[in-house]
Amino acid sequence: MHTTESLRDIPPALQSKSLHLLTENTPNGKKVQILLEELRIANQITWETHLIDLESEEQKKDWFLALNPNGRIPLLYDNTPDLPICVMESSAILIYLHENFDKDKIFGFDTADERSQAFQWLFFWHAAAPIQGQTRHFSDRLGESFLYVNTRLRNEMLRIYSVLDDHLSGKHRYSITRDYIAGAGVGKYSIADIGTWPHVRAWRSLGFSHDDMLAYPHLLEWISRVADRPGVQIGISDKYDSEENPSLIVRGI
Ligand SMILES: N[C@@H](CCC(=O)N[C@@H](CS)C(=O)NCC(=O)O)C(=O)O
Repeated sequence: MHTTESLRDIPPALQSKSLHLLTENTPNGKKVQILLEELRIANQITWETHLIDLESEEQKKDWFLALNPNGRIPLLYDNTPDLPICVMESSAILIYLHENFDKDKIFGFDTADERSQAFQWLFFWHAAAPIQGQTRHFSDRLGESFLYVNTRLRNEMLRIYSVLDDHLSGKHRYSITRDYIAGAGVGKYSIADIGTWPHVRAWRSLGFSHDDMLAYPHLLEWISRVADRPGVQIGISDKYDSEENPSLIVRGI
């Protein structure tokens, strides 16, 4: 447990008794930014945003590691209880925000089945995200020695896209084309979509062409459907860009 004593070195900006998001405008950051913006539009939440300069490795400094031992963003620092609560891992942050601030369960579900569906798909993507990260990392390493790695990672990403596309198409179950990943019928926009979308929308950055993606029409439609939401557009906007908002950058003391 974090005691007040162990957190004494945190930057003054985090010491106010509010909810603090530490982020940068990357896919993992964006998913939390989106849920916060969606909750703000629904009048459920207020918070303070702090941008972390990943290039100067602020996330590896002692003060940050005391809050998130993994040294990565996003990080939620809930300083509203008597003893602050630190939440690392983007999917765990989505669940925390949903459970504690989404009082009307707008972005989740009431029934055990649907609630579990949302968690299943949230975890599905949480396991897929590092594969996407590696695919991206190796996508511009073109030497022959990378051929095997590139082929393996690209094929695995395409398999993951096909799992999502088949699910949205209703091919294996339900026989109904879904609008969203979790929930009964056509589904309901939820933390499962929010946790998945910022990564999947970035397929171009992995070197895939539009022709490659034509095999996943339901996935492409879902990407556009989610992209149309105002909360999504604000959540991925320059509001979270440290070059645009240098005053939001937080550093240790
Ligand atoms: N599994 C973590 C991954 C977080 C992650 O990889 N964050 C990246 C940005 S998207 C980061 O902080 N990179 C900087 C670093 O690794 O030092 C999560 O879901 O939150």
